Amino acid sequence: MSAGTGNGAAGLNIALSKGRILEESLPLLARAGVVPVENPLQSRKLVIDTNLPGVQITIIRAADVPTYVQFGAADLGIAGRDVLMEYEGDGLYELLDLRIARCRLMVAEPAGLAARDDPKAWTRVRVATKYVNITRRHFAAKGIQTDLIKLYGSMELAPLVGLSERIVDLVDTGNTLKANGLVEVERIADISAWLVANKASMKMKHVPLKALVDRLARAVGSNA
Ligand code: PRT
Ligand code: MG
Repeated sequence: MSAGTGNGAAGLNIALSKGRILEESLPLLARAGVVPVENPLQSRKLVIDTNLPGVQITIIRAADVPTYVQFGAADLGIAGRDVLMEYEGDGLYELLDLRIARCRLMVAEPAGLAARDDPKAWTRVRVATKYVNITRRHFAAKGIQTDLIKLYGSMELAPLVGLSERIVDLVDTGNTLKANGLVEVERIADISAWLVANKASMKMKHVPLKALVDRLARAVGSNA
């Protein structure tokens, strides 16, 4: 399926994920004039109408947002740049940096190791991460081989239990790393949430979609 069928011929469906993205997207959507009729932070509904006729939001797992949008199950989506970089599909447009849910994707390791380590001397590293594609690409570009251990969360635990000394994970305040005796050694990317769109929806629902994107762009600007 490649056509945008997210919400019928005229409607627009926006895929959002619970957690950080939802918490920071709701105020932004509100400034853009889009208000869910039920509070998605409390509701168990997965598809929620909004005050705008034909505009619905769908609540899914963060890592599923690019898939929903690529295959037209949603016309628009809000996803972290980390999720988009890790996703290997190519059927979606990255329209707008929403400048929310900001953090950075970092290589980290135990403070004791960092004190005597030189990242410039690395030729092969063992890394535990949720971001195996990004990590492989990042190190390959520098000619460094990687032994990757795929985890689905709590990467900070890996060095403590001897899975791997190095991890690749998101860092915001740095408190989680610090609490686990880890320090940042290399920045891979600055991260924020982006608005993405299904390619077919961009053509077939151009007028309503563009109107919504313009509202969001103004809302982002007004928050600058
Ligand atoms: O819950 P689910 O498994 O479905 O997905 P998820 O856990 O990825 O969702 P969620 O809501 O936790 O995160 C969604 C998105 O928020 C991520 O994809 C990022 O784009 C963005 N984001 C921004 C963050 C952070 N900041 C962040 N700090 N996501 C996670 N963290 C974690 C990080 O992994 C680490 O464990 O917070 C911890 C570090 O925070 P500090 O402040 O201690 O440095
Ligand atoms: Mg989570």
